Amino acid sequence: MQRDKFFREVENVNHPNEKLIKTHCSYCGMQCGMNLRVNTISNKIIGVEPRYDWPVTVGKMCPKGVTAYQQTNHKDRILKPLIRDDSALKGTKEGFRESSWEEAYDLIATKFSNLQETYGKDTLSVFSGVSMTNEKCYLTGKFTRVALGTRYIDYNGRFCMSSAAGGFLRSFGVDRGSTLPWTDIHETDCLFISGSNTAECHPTSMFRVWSVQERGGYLIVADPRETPLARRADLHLDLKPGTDLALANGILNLLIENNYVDDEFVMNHTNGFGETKELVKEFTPEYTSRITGVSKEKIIKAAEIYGKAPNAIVMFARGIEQQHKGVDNVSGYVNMALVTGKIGRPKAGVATFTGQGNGQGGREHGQKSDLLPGYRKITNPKHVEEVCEVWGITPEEMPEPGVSAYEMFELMDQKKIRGLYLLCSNPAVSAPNLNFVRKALKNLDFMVCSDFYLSESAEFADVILPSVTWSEDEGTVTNLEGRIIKINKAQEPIGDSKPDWLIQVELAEKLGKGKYFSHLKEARDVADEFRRATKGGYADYYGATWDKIDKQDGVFWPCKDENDTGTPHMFLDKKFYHPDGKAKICALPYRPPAEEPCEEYPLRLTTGRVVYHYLSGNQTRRIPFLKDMCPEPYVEVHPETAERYHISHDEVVRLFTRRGECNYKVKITEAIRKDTVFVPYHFGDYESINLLTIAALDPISRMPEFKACAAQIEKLAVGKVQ
Ligand SMILES: Nc1nc2c(c(=O)[nH]1)N[C@H]1C(S)=C(S)[C@@H](COP(=O)(O)OP(=O)(O)OC[C@H]3O[C@@H](n4cnc5c(=O)[nH]c(N)nc54)[C@H](O)[C@@H]3O)O[C@H]1N2
Ligand SMILES: Nc1nc2c(c(=O)[nH]1)N[C@H]1C(S)=C(S)[C@@H](COP(=O)(O)OP(=O)(O)OC[C@H]3O[C@@H](n4cnc5c(=O)[nH]c(N)nc54)[C@H](O)[C@@H]3O)O[C@H]1N2
Ligand code: SF4
Ligand SMILES: [Mo]
Repeated sequence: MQRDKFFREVENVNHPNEKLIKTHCSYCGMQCGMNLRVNTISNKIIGVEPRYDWPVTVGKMCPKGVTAYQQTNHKDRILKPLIRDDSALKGTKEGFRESSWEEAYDLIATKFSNLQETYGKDTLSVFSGVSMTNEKCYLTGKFTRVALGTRYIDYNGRFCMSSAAGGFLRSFGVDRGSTLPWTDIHETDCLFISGSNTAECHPTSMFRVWSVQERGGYLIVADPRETPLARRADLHLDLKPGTDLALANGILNLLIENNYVDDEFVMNHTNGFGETKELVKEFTPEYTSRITGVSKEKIIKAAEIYGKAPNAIVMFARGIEQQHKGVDNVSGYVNMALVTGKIGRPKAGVATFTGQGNGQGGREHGQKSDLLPGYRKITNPKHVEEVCEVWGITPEEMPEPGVSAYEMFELMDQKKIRGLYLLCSNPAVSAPNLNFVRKALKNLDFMVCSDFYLSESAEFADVILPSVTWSEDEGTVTNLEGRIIKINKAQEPIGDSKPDWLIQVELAEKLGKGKYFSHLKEARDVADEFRRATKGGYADYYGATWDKIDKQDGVFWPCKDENDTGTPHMFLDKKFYHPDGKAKICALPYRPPAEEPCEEYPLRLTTGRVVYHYLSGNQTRRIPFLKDMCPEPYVEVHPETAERYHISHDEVVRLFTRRGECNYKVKITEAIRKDTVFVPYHFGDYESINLLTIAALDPISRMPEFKACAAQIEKLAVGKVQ
């Protein structure tokens, strides 16, 4: 407390010629509170200070957060639209020249219109991302359906949050990533965390995790690697990648057998218990141990700790979700909370560590192929009518649902999609099975990319539009709690760059659809229309005005009107969002990963993150400190495995799967299973691990299985990177 007070005083020192702009970090779903320092003479951002008055992160930030401000005035910023005159150079950085916005817009409008005249409306597609504000995400959905009139839109959340969304929808009938505010976490008695490298990926959650243990509570962690979180755990369940559903079923079976069931809750507020109870009987500790590789003693202990804890929170992240049974894994772990009734009250519940800054809000308002604002369904005529009224179009004009992110690349490959407007994503690094995806991008007749740096994906574009960084515009973001917060503008856009919403408004005019967009003159205008468009949907933001967000330290949705202060805790009234008001306990048969190890590919490859880089790395690989701390990818190998392959630390080896190969330096570590190797995915070109990953999609969420495929290592004759 003393320490916080000291820093608060330091923070408030008035530096000469400087003002502080209250905002949040540009990167992950934690959305740590920060003040951007702006020089009042140059009007440029010059630094950052943490915000001690932000209740979620209380002055904490990670290495990415403290350097995030260096993005804005970075030398690599694209300052003018770029047009590629020589399409033979697609897939390289060459062949671009600067142009005016007029010229770029005219070219895009002509090419897009010509393609649609020849091949039909649906020949165009939009691929977007959720580092954008809610307002931009909303407008991207509207721009696609109204200005372009195509059905094909999807976004990078398909690779990120779609399995969590699918699991929550099935279990609860609603998809808000956390049933409770983060300020509850440190007060619970048991945290059960699976498939989350919390200390590296949501580092500013860690003080709450430690606090649980310091208060005498327990931390159980399921992860194939001994991550910094797992190292600290009371119990580390070191499972084989891709076997979570067996673990969840095994624990559920023990919770039922050992009478940890909340009978009243199960009877009155859930469906599906009987069937699930029967199904999980098979998952004895012995059987579960055989599938997962976790000892049966540990499985028994985990069930006992979770079962006995008065309050507990089940948490998970991409480790369980990026599998071709990600949705089942989510519902499998949610079952634990439902059967024991540890949900729908403070300090007990379920949460996923939402990934991207606006991973929650960005998935609710129409960037997903089948969704419209407010989490409405494009297949529901009533929902379509409600949105049409706000947009001023007829239901007949609303396109049909499209397909998922990876499936759009399949359509590009088949020439069923010939045009692409890509914004806020770098799929040439982050999509699975990259040899195929890069080929599909090259196969496009015309591609537009909006970004503030020239990404690996922009290299495939015919026109690049310079967008702004998060600090040059304003709007709202929904953090991993479901709390709507405000991002504030600290600096004017540099060069000729423009925010994506303005690009869309201006482009709509060129496409002859100006009347649906021309009233949007400022970010606030988009915000007002956006709130109206969500009204009445279950992700209702109507009451979350910018004023209220400021006064209340954010607003948790749903927030229906002026008098509603929002909903920090979900299900306090034990009402779930299925029509009968009950939650669903799901009976989920186990199935193995899509690709199991075999003689030819005996290792399990899993992929993920390091603390110093963000996603495809297009932003963080340019920041000197972050680049210095983690300059290149590597493959983590267990010492015994390394010995078997006769490879040593720092030696370069060939790692390969059925889809591709890469050369990586070996990092020998006891923190990984002997049958598993791990590679971080933040690197481009021939260093991308996604050249090797598999595009096996979950049947419900259409999420690719980034977390498990079969691989092999080969010692190189000469240990050099190619
Ligand atoms: N530093 C940093 N932080 C980030 C990001 C970043 O790029 N860098 N990205 C943000 C985004 S968008 C996201 S989605 C989140 C991701 O946050 P996390 O999901 O925490 O990160 P990952 O590294 O993808 O994977 C998490 C863990 O899953 C484990 N794992 C692998 N396979 C399995 C399995 O089969 N079962 C289980 N139980 N665990 C498994 C891995 O060993 C890893 O420790 O992080 C956010 N925060
Ligand atoms: N192997 C493997 N692959 C994975 C994962 C994994 O764990 N393993 N994780 C997956 C996950 S969880 C995710 S979230 C995806 C993310 O993958 P991507 O969507 O590729 O993520 P980013 O690197 O954030 O790409 C965002 C791009 O948009 C730009 N950008 C940022 N903000 C804005 C903006 O406001 N407007 C515009 N126009 N551009 C902007 C950035 O410079 C960057 O080039 O990767 C997935 N891929
Ligand atoms: S934890 Fe996430 S939001 Fe916080 S500073 Fe780091 S990257 Fe930014
Ligand atoms: Mo993500």
